[in-house]
Amino acid sequence: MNNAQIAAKFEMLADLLEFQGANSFRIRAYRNAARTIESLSQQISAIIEDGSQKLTDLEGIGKDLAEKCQVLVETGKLPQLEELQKKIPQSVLAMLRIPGLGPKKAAVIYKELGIATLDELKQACIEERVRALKGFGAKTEQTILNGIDLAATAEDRVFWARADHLVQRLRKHLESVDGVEQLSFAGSYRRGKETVGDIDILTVADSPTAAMDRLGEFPDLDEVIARGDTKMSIRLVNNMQVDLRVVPAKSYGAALQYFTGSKEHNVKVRGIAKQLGMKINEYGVFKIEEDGSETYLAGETEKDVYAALDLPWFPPELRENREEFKLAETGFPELITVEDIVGDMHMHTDATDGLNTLEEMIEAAIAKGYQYIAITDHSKRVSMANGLDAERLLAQWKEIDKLRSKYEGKIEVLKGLECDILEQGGMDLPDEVLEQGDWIIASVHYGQNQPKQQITDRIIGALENPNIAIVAHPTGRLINKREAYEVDLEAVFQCAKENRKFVELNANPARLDLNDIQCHAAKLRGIPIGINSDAHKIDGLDVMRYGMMQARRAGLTKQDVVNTRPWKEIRKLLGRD
Ligand code: DGT
Ligand code: CA
Ligand code: CA
Ligand code: ZN
Repeated sequence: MNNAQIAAKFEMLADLLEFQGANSFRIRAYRNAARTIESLSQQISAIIEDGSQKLTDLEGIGKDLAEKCQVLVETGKLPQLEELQKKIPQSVLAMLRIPGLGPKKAAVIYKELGIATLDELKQACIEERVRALKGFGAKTEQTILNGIDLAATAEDRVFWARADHLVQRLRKHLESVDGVEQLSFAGSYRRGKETVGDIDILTVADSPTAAMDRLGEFPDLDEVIARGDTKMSIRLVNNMQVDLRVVPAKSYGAALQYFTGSKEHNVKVRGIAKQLGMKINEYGVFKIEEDGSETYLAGETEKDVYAALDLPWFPPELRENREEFKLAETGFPELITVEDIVGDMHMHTDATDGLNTLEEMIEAAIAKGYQYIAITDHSKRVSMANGLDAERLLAQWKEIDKLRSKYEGKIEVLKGLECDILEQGGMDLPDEVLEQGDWIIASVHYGQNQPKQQITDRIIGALENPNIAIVAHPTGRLINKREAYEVDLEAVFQCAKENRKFVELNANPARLDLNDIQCHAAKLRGIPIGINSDAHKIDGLDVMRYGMMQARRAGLTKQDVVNTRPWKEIRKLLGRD
């Protein structure tokens, strides 16, 4: 049993325990362990076999988990998991993804109505059978109905970051096949979409059989769904599908273009070809002759393919049939890259809910080569995160003042705060305190169910406060988990523009908030966008590159982004100098 398979077992165990309403610490322990194991460079089985290292030395692996790993490696099974799986069908777990439907209510639905799938549940809601259950009601039924689509998507799509992790491993795995000349990952992954449905691989190989055999040996394989002469689909233990296509070299560019998509982009491209008396498909671009026969014009590279249609090569992130065909005429913007980022302006320390100390975060940021960072712990309203009151905040800022001389010439550390916007409006800490900081972020964490006008007013109130520089994760959505709160973004943008304030693109792969379309709208209004990690530990700083994908999809350039500039310039943008 390999690491991916062990991790999948622990995830499954956590899901089933959650459905049973087990202790949340235990559930989290299994989930953390799954994540640790998945990202280990060494196989658990190898660690056990060679005996030089103890499993319990691994982060998040205690005695109980180490024993379970041992059992899994030896037998491939986990008795506790098998027991649970006998009692609970796997399909009911999808219900847990419905926002507002906890494990207890899900269990009632399963037991009382015998409902085991999202489709059945939707039907039951429409027929008003759910509201009749004890402890439910019309309102709960409506909440469930509203959340079913989100839950259904969450079943089918993973975060881009997760897909990327798999892609890196698939690449390594397939590169080693003799005679593989080209290898690309197409589809929504290549377009940098925030979630990915399945992974599309294209390759040119001397022997399609050898390439497909090798894919069949991928450690995370669950089953081979289909296999033909040049095409193969597999399912992985995490339920994700991977499609492999082996294509001839002269069609490689055409196939890459076709399978990168999006469908909408391709429909448009096909229309353009038709107008030119040509035809485009996954094999190439062809000229339709007068006698109806076809002559191959291009197909080897994507650039050739587009050029044959008198089009420039399109950055994959823009291929959504939004405005890329208009841009093709005037020239594409020079899309931002992670190298353009010179600072990170949203991160937490162990003073609140972060894992690392202030100095550890600073050192990590220096290692990344940043010019500056802002330390932005939570304010006191976020009591769950041990948010800072005025006294603790001022003490932290004093500490930063002291550290400034130590780190002079290496990095500039800004005195920041992620200040909550209170439910009734207004900031969580008084202006006399906020005005002593360099960089105050405003966030909505509470009262997310308020009516649109109320939430909008709260955010606008914050942006009108001269001490606030930016609103973080402006819509509050959590991908696959929670819809955005109701907010009038147009009004927020208007206010930001008038007050020379910024909006955030939070780079956490679970947030990516603002999303691509919203970032684009902010850009059009000339509002600078801050792309920040919201790191809660030193590794958390690395999520910046996920924010880049979303930013590129939004068409952002270096000039559109706050933290591509020196801190002094940012102050000027805010009208502070
Ligand atoms: P996903 O996997 O749901 O995240 O999204 P994609 O975009 O990766 O879609 P997928 O995997 O179904 O197909 C990959 C690309 O192949 C898609 O973006 C465009 C192309 N493609 C697939 N099927 C069709 C089709 O029926 N018509 C056209 N025009 N293109 C297609
Ligand atoms: Ca795909
Ligand atoms: Ca596919
Ligand atoms: Zn934060």
